[in-house]
Amino acid sequence: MAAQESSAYSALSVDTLTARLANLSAITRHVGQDTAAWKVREVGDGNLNLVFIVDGPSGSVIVKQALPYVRLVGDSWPLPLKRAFFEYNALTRQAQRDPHSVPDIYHFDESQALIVMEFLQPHIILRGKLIKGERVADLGDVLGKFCARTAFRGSDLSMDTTNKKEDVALFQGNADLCDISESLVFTDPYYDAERNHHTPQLDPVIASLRNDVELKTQAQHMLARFASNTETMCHGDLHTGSIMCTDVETKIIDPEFAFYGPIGFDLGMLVANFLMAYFSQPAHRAAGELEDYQNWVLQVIADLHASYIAEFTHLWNSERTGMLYPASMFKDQGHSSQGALEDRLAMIWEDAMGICGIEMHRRILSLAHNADFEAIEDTSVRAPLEARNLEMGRQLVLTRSDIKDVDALTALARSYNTKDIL
Ligand code: SR1
Ligand code: MG
Repeated sequence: MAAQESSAYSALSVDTLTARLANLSAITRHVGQDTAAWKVREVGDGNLNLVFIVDGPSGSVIVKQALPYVRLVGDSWPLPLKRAFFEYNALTRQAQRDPHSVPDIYHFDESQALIVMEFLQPHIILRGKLIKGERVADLGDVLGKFCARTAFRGSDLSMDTTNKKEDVALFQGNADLCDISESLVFTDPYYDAERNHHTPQLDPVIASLRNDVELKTQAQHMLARFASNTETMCHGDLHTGSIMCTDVETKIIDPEFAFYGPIGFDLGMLVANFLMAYFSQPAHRAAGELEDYQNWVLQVIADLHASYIAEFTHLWNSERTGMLYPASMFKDQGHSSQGALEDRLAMIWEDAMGICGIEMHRRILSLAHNADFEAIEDTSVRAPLEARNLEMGRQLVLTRSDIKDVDALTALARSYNTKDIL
């Protein structure tokens, strides 16, 4: 599994992969040694990388390789290969912090920016399931545990402080990927940046958002926290396209944007993506099934929150071995740390609500949109749904400290879901 070859980087292709990786035991032991029987497909549909499935007589693997540029845009936007190193390191930490939550890693080659990993089958990308109206058992529960475990176990609540600082220093190297988030997520949505695009009918709503100085100010306050608060290792891009599911199993993929940042970051981004699934549903569901399915999506958010709180609380009470809120100051003095826990959870939730609103904006206003809305071809249907999402996002950013719990959040979503904004 450790890094091996040190040959010069060269992007793989369907035609070259078999010859180049034929001797890699990490592949042959999973797919078989008869390379003549290997079948290679390139299936990457994300914004950045090559993703190959290698099928053989004994099984299949994924070969993921970073490109030296942003795939979505082309070679006019160079991007360091080093992101594969951060993805590999993030995956190994997530596997320790929440076992079985991520694909097994079979091999990492730093010079080729290449990771060989478990082929998740028959899993598909969660966003596709949400657009199709499919349900996943225990979805909120699994995702809440993942967010809580990776957040807690990657923080000063759990880690040895020297190890934590060394890991923060390591992941500070993922600067180019952070730079993408700093621009595309936190900044570009709020002015007419070059790479932006949007549904034309949204012009009046967007003009109002971009003239809202308080909104822009609050978004920049959130960016300041993103850039300078190193509470825990975040996945960094935890949307419904970074989750693969069957009807009963959920796995998290693609942590190349990993960084040490605010604990509420992953939770907020994830909730935003469920809200976008929710607001887009009127275009994807027949009237008879719409209400039930939208209720299910909101229930996933409620489950996610409940699971997060329960798991974080459990870890607080059973694994608080880091420098923060030590037993020497609380338990050993006969003092409860329950108030401190509740304060921390409230701060995490407030950050999550701010990030949530910003993510709801950037997926409609910035470069990288999502299929929940983009798959709605008729822009006169798409725009009013996007408008609800944008205005709720604004309220979340501006009043994030007032959204006290998940019931307040889901009630807000229900109210925006009936608004005629355009
Ligand atoms: C240029 S990359 C655009 C977006 O795709 C990734 O999945 C991240 O969400 C990033 O913001
Ligand atoms: Mg990704």
